[in-house]
Amino acid sequence: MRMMFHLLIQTGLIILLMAPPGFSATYTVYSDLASYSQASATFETETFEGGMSFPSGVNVTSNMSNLTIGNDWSPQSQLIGKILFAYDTTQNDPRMQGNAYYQINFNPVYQYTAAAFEIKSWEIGIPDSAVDNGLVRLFFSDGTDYSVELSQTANMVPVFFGVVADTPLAYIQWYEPHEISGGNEETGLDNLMVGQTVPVPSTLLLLFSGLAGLAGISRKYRK
Ligand SMILES: [Ca+2]
Ligand SMILES: [Ca+2]
Ligand SMILES: [Ca+2]
Repeated sequence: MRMMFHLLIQTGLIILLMAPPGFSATYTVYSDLASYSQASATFETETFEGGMSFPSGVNVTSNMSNLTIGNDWSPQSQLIGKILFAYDTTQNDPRMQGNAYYQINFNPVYQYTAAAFEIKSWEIGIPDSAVDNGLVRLFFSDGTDYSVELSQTANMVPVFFGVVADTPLAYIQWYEPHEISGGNEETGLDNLMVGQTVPVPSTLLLLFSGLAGLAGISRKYRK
């Protein structure tokens, strides 16, 4: 009996030793809020209606010169709210060079494994508008990164992007699609959401408490 407990404890320790950092991050992408919400425990949503603020442990930066609060226009050109918007003003700036991106940064302390946002002011099918796909790049805390292309089917209709992963996010970049000029199309971000879905620390805690329990039983049988 005692041998069996020792075997269990040893097996547990081997599982612990085989645990990350050996694995790469895996993730699922969601293209609508309903399916994302089912997979993610969302804690906070930032609508930018009250100005420039971000969910806890999150901020947004950009390689564009100006990051500000802009207007949210409906597909019918009605003013319906506020978005996070970045822009450049000179010929040598990233947007003119076709390399503009927004970057959502996650404080590692919060262990965010889920995030979502909407891309707005995305114009297609009219002059001076997008001619290719945009790109979302996902960077995880384990050093892995992935690219996801995003396209749009209707002019000015918000595009939802959500990701739920088994590994905390480090940052996400949104590369705007290009215009025919080679520069980036102007888009903005809205309804930024973050969540924690993978109970990695509590799983480890369970394993540890299980091991402690087994060790206790083992000691009892030894008496
Ligand atoms: Ca808004
Ligand atoms: Ca444009
Ligand atoms: Ca635009």
